[in-house]
Amino acid sequence: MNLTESKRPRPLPSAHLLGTGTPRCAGCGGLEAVREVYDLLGARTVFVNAAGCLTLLATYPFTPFRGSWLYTAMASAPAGAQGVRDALDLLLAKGRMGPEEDLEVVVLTGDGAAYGMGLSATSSAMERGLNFLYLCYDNEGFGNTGQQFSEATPHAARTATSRGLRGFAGYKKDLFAIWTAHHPVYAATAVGAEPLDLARKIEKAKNLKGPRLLLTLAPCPPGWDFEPQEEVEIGKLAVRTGVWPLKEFIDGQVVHTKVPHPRLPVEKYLKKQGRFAHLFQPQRHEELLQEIQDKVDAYWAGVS
Ligand SMILES: Cc1ncc(C[n+]2csc(CCOP(=O)(O)OP(=O)(O)O)c2C)c(N)n1
Ligand code: SF4
Ligand SMILES: [Mg+2]
Repeated sequence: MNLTESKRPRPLPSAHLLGTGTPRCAGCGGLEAVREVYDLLGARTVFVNAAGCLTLLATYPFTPFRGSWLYTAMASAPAGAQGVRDALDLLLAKGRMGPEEDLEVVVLTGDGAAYGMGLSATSSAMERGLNFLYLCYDNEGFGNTGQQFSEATPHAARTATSRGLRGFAGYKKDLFAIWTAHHPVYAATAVGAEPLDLARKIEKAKNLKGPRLLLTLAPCPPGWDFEPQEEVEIGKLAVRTGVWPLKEFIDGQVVHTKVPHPRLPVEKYLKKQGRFAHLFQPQRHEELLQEIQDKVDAYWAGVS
């Protein structure tokens, strides 16, 4: 059949934008961070996992971990963690389990749950002083369902549900600030591409009790549209351009653990990702690029 130009099938956008096909998940930044957390926490860990990409790690009754795994609805992981912690505390109190058998309760969640649906359960868990580690791998979208925007999606990024010339119209929420407003015992941002910084923060969190946040940026090859081998460079560029500040909150103070100096232009980070390609082609979108750079500059101007 001879199709006219208008009826000829056009090349499909990447599979993730349609939620179809096989995503290219090699180089997953979320998995990189989870692996390091697990290596340092060890097998005496219960992951309480909010539905998301990493849920697919476990196929009942198996997981790739030697520890335990509990799968919850998107909004309920902190409530699940409370139940597990309470059960452990009861067993300890009744002497049915020795302290050496105790487990670290870790919520493992994506940003869609952490910044949005699960926020009220998280806030309440912090309010109750729940002793848990909250590990959010932030791939800046609903990865598992085809990269729709989430409340962590950065301004102007293209997602499956923000495809216009200006990309996502909203702005990324500041989850770190929301957490610190609750005065947790510890909160930190991190990225797997800076493993020493991440390791130091895991060790610190491990030795504390109470609500603890590890918020790790998770560069996502299919969702952000880059090749898997670029993952570490993109993670490092997020830090060197100042887009993803590495910091921690401890004893009521926020301290930056790595101040990028000299700070690279944000463009270097954006250009590597197909989700920002419309800012450069067919022509440069100067106004949006400047807006993004200005926001990053304004953040660092406030850091002493
Ligand atoms: C209440 C509810 N709405 C929608 C879904 C479908 N769903 C499963 S995973 C997911 C995306 C979760 O996004 P995020 O928390 O960022 O994790 P990611 O998929 O990116 O790893 C969605 C929307 C669900 N499980 N529950
Ligand atoms: S979609 Fe992204 S975050 Fe999800 S498993 Fe694949 S690479 Fe990881
Ligand atoms: Mg996500």
